[in-house]
Amino acid sequence: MKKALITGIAGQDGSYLTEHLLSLGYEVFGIVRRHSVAENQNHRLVGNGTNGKVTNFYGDLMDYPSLARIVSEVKPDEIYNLGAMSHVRISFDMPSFTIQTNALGVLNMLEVYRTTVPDAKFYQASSSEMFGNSVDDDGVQRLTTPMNPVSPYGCAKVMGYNLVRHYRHAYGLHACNGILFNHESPRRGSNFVTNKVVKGAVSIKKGLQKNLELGNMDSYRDWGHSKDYVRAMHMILNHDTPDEFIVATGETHSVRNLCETVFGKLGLNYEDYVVQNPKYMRPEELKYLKGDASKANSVLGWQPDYTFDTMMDEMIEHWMAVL
Ligand code: F7E
Repeated sequence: MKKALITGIAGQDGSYLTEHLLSLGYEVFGIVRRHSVAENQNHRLVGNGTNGKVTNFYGDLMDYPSLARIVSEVKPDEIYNLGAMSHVRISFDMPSFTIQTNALGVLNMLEVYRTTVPDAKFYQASSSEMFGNSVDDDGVQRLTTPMNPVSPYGCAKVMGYNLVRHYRHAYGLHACNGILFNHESPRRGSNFVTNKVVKGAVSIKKGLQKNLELGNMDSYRDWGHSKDYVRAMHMILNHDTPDEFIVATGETHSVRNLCETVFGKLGLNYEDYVVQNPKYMRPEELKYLKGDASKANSVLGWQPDYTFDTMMDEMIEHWMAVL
């Protein structure tokens, strides 16, 4: 039985990856940070069939002794480093914490990996936010597109990405980067734009809320489904040679179009309800993302199951049931 260790196991991707790896017969271990509300530490892992099947440890990417202890105890075959401060706008409020967790945290994990289980495989959750405002002439970001990050989050992720490549080359480790474009689901935090819009629109439909406050409506994102993207993580890690891969849908929508689609599906006109609040604007915005996943498609045989439409339907159904 192969052993996988996931940092950030309690997040959206960590919880879907856990389900995926359990279905493949893995033994799954996770690292969670202490939270004063104990239920919040692992609520995404409760009631999804993983109860009692996962061993979680308290730890933190900034707490090297905890990482060293956990990795020596588990001796994982595969390490998935998904732990991060993942909210881009909040990274402007907490730049130092973001850089420490998302850049130095990667270094800590890599050092523990190199010195404790160098024969294991290492996956780093890299992000399309690393491209910042770089886009090729044909309107696409690909592996050769320069990285010009426009947020503390993006800057930290570039450092993590480069560290992984450096450790691979310097020490001959099987360390890989998945550059994942935005990926969503009903488990997405409700302060990310997709789930905020779906939850808000359903609340308005049910008469629970009058309007929805958003920031920039004119940025574009390439939105896929987390369930599809965690399958790609496992494929990337288990490819013969450690490498970099982009995971994206190749389709882009504006935040305005997202609103139009979601409110439209509920029989509402978004223009009657959505208002702009400067508090949700970012000091510097990443305006446009559309990824080229052709290498993941051809080399790994990865294809998404969800479309933008089926993903929105699933998220609407979720909030219809919850609210
Ligand atoms: O924003 C705009 C906002 O916060 C998307 C993370 O998973 O993907 C995610 O980062 C867009 C931006 O995601 C609101 O300005 C408008 O243009 O859902 P988001 P993100 O910043 O793209 C990348 C790949 C990651 O790696 C990150 O970890 O929507 N927007 N109004 C808003 N965004 C939010 N959150 N809230 C608003 O009210």
